[in-house]
Amino acid sequence: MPADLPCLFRKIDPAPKAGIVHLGLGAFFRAFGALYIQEAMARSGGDWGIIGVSLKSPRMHDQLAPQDFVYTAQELGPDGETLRQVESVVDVLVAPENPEAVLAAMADPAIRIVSLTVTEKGYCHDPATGRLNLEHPDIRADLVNPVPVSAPGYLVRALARRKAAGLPPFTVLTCDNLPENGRLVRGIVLEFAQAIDPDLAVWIESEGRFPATMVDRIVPATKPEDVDALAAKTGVMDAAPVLHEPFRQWVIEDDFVVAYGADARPDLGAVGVELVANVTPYEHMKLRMLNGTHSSLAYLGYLAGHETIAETVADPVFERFVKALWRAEIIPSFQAPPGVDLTNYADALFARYANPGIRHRTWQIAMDGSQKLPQRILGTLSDNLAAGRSSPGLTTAVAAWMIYVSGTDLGGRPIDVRDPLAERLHALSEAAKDTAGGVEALLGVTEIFEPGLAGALRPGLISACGSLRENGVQATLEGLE
Ligand code: CS2
Repeated sequence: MPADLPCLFRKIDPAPKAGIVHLGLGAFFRAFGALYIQEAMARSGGDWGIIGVSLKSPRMHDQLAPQDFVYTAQELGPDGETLRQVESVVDVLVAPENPEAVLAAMADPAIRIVSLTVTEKGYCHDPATGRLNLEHPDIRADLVNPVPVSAPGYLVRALARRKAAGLPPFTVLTCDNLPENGRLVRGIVLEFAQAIDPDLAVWIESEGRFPATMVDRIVPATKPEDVDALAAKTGVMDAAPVLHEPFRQWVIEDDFVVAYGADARPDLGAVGVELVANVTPYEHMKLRMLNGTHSSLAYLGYLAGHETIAETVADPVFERFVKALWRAEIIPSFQAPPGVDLTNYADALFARYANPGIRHRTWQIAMDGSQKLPQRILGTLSDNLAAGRSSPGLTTAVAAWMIYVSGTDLGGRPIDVRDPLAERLHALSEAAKDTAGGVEALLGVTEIFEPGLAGALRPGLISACGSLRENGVQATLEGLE
């Protein structure tokens, strides 16, 4: 990497004052929320600078601190690119290095929102039931230790400080791809608070706000070669650029902490955020149509030897497969949001997947499947069963996930499976004596599969796994047509 290049610097000086703490400052939020918030401040003012928090690694801090937390957003469209400098992040804290600084920032009266992108597993809940997992090692530790390690621990301990100081709570704005994410996080926070201080739970229940959100922008992880290519292009060194597609959509339930009145949030409506009364139909649409097919393409595409989503959908058998999934299995399973034509939405999704500028690895999307399958695919399968509709394509996608988490691909090569349940899923697959036994064992993981659904899926999964193993991915998908 060329080290002698000049660094990025802040053009807006001084930096905006902080109004938001964001837990889990990864590429997605930096290419999404941070941009919207920057635009809202430019348009309507307000002190909405973002203090990012990394709950695990110091990497983001170490990359951004030397460049004053300023970075480049590189938008990659099918016909070209644009570069923007993002200046809404004003500091990054590393929680394990200084948990007190994180709690102090979250309890600061100037902070009115704590937003989160900590991924599905960061909420330490049971994906099948949505309840806080009291046996999770981080939660067990956080329930007794006032210095937290988990996101729920930070939220509750910081809310306790605000209550003790006579301050209103902050609005908790979750931006993760979870079903009814606001309600889910509210339930997790209340369960945690109840366990340490029932009065705190009562206060959070009445004063706290947890608006649900639907977030959408495809942002692959930044790779070292992306950093080098950008530096070569601009002549400026940016250690942490983000690369993203042009499309974006943010739908938020307009339900922020009442005590702050008009100052409870940035003027997001002025910059294209949809503020609505009910996010659920948007969230169903996005989780089922985008994330559901993303995961399906990730497992099947990976097993077929495709490195990226764009490469996968360029393969005609996959193009037909994903279009049939939308038409026959996903669109009929839920109510469209008001005024949205789901066929147009599916066409737009296909074009987004095909964008050659976005190199989104199937392996990246395949991560953490145990936390993703329920809201992305299993809900659709269960609704289809109830309606008497068959779901051969989604069943094949779940079968591909089963093969993927066994840790060995169809050619006998090892797979680097990243999942909080990876070891257990691997052990279950290893212990099974045949395909049917493997399916049976994985269906028994009740954090993922409800027993009723597991029983109904069993025969289809056994035959889909058998076909993938015997005939390969291409022939199996052709067989579905
Ligand atoms: C992807 C999402 O990695 C994944 O699991 O499906 O990150 C997806 O790119 C975003 O939700 C798009 O909004």
